[in-house]
Amino acid sequence: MNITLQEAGAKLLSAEKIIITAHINPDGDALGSSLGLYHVLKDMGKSVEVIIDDDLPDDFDFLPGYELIKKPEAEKYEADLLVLLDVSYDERIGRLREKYQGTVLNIDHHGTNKGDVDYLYLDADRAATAEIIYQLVQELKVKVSQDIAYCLYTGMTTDTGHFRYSNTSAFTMRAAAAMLEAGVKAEVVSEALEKRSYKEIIDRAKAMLTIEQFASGRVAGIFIDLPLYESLDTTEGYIDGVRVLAGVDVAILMKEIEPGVCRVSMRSKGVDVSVIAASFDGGGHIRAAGCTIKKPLAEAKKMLLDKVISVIGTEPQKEA
Ligand SMILES: [Mn+2]
Repeated sequence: MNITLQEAGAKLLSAEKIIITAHINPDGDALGSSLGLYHVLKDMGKSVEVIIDDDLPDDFDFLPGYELIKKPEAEKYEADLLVLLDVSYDERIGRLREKYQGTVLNIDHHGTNKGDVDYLYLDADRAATAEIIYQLVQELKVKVSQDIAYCLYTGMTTDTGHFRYSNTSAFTMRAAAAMLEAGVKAEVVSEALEKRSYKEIIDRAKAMLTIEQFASGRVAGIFIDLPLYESLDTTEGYIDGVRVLAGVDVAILMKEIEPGVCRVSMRSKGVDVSVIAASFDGGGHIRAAGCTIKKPLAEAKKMLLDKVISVIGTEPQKEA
């Protein structure tokens, strides 16, 4: 059932033992909102664990509490509440879904969240789940410690493309300002997130060379085959290299992550890419969405492009 922010706050207040989890392939918002809430609940005297069923990107190892995040290796988990952040219960939460049978509170900002869960607080107007956690902090009247602030600021800055995407609101800026007032140094976060190894710079160049344009340049993508994918340490941020191409509405990153399985990310300036992702059982937002297509790269690429081109064909050309 859908609940209010106040009710979500009350659920947290009344629980003593709480497990926090977020989506696999965790990003800055998944990690930032999870660890931010972890520190909030710890400061309230709760017993809290953060469990994420994936390897963590080491770009985020500056986040306070990063080293405490565990994978769900135990046979089963019990708690008063499982808090699921930045994802719906139906997708991408990994093994914890089978290993925990208790009450679930889901807090999310994805408009595609269908909410088949005990309690859902969803606000699709928030740019990041971290923004919602900030609202909860205010609701719970917890002081924003520097640790909380670093975590939530990181969620906000990453989900807004460092305060540049269209989801960046006055609310985002006020929330981020509050994080700076609580002791965040913006350059600590940006330098940690921007730093790249020599190999990563060469890898990115190789991936960018696969760029192709379609539909008179309104669609462009990079298509990373399995051998190239296996040689890469990350594809984080690659899609931004496509998004900035002049004339592009839909930017695509497709990568074959194992034989016959392609993971797709899309960004758009006008087209609703969440509809395209949903047609492949994926999800996301109007301007940022993703899905997995269980086909080899060439086939997955054709299927996706057919869909993208049919969708943009029905929409008027966006004014430059
Ligand atoms: Mn998010």
